[in-house]
Amino acid sequence: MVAPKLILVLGDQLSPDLSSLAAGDPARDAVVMAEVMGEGTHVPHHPQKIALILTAMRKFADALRGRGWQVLYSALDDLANSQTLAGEILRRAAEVGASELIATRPGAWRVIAMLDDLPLRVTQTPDDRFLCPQDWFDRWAANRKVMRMEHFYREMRRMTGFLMDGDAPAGGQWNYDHDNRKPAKPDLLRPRPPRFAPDETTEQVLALVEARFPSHFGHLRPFGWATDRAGALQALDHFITHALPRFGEEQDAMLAGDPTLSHSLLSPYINLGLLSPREVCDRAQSAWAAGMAPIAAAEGFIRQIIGWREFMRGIYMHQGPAYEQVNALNHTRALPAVYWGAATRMACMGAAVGQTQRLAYAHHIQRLMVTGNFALLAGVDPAQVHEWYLSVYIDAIEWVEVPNTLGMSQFADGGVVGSKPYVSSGAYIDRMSDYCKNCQYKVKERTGPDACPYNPLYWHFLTRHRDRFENNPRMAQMYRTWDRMDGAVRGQIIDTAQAVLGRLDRGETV
Ligand code: FAD
Ligand code: DLZ
Ligand code: SF4
Repeated sequence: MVAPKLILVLGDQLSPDLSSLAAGDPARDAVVMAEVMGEGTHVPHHPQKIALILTAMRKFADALRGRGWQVLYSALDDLANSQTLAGEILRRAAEVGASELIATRPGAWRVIAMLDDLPLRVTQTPDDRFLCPQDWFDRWAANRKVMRMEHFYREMRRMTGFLMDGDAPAGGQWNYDHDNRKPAKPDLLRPRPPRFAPDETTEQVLALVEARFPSHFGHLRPFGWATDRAGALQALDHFITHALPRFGEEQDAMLAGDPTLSHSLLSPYINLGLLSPREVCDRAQSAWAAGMAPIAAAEGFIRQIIGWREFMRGIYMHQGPAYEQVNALNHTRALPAVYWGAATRMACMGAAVGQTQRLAYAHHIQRLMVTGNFALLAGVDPAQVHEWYLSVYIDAIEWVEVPNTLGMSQFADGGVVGSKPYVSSGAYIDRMSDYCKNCQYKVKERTGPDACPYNPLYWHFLTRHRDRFENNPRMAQMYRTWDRMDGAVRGQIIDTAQAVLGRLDRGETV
């Protein structure tokens, strides 16, 4: 008799056509899936995120059984559960007499290292759920001095054929961002993203998560995420029909009373494998072709997926495990308590952190220009910022969270992802949101106790990193503005910034 092999399916590998499954044989091999405290606690994941992943794992295991697979499934409360992925793989290998494991390459270097260290013959098959094969990305990256998303994106348009008219971009432009990026107004008629009432499996997992992760930041209930492919497809349908048409113009807007605007909320489903990036883009393209969405919306959405999402994955894998330790700006400040829900006078931070606590969700501009911008201006240790983003968002898996946080948001990679840091004063937030009008700070003030903290911190950031950035052509203008300012005002701005930083360091309300 031929010895069985183990096929590993991780919590973010819930795709029926997964490469490790395709490499196995249901008549001979057994699938291993394991809910483990090790994955649930290596950072304090938001309870909704843990609940989504464990519920979706249970339902996926059932679907595999329905396709004839033997699934060795470890529930979190199984008494024999060793509570680590390595422990469960080895326990199952001993149980069925397997000496070989097939695993689709995980999306975190720490899990890849764990597999490499197992005392089994391990085959890691490529994760072909991405549209860009990693070896293609590595070749693309090797041929250039700097990697820029916009160049990569054009190659991806050609490679995938999305929104192409022969060799030219559909509509004549590669990027329609100048039609996008508008502020938004409250609109009671704006469609709300669908919510899914927990079924019995979900309720069981919710009770388990409540019992096992009581101290993690974030509300577990109400829980409204889809937890299987059928639900994820409903969410996709809803987005394409109701929100895509406004996606582009509202992409960068922020409203205190509307945490999701016209965003898709599809990232957790795509990242866990319940939806494929190709089908999501197909649907957006078809909506445009049928006249249901403007080109600017379809292009903006498809760019996020085949551009940013694929680019981030390529960068994470290309840069290797050391990328997680980068700290090019030598920032060392502790993450302020406001990130974990402490009281704040800042309306924008209160809104972004508050909805993160309630929903495990904030959209891109909130992550980048509110929480990310503040951490960068305040000089927070990027490792702590990374741990926070990995913990609190429903869609956070290392391959996508790390380059977004350390690269795009914190410039901790010194310019691998972006050519300049995403920093701004309060003026940007004021232009793109309605937060400032109900804030205890004054967005137009740069000095004194009522000054919007982004304003003095912005200048503090620029001056403390002058050597690095003053010759960057995209930033030179800001240094000229600073140099033209009255010397006394400059002094007051820096004093105000120091006062804000002092309050952060003493754990006082900011
Ligand atoms: P939409 O605005 O509807 O966008 C459509 C889709 O495009 C998303 O579902 C997502 O799959 C993709 N997308 C958009 N922007 C990006 C991006 N920059 N990188 C990768 N994919 C993108 N995204 C994650 O999926 N996981 C993360 O852990 C994550 N961490 C982030 C951390 C920081 C500091 C920042 C600035 C961004 C991060 N992002 C992350 C990117 C982005 O914020 C989320 O993908 C997006 O907010 C998800 O919400 P949505 O599905 O409503 O997106
Ligand atoms: C994020 C997560 C959590 C919270 N729990 C589990 C789990 O119990 N079992 C599992 O297989 N995967 C889990 N995951 C997802 C993994 O952390 C993810 O597969 C790695 O980050 C690698 O991409
Ligand atoms: Fe945020 Fe400043 Fe506006 Fe207040 S004034 S909401 S702190 S940007």
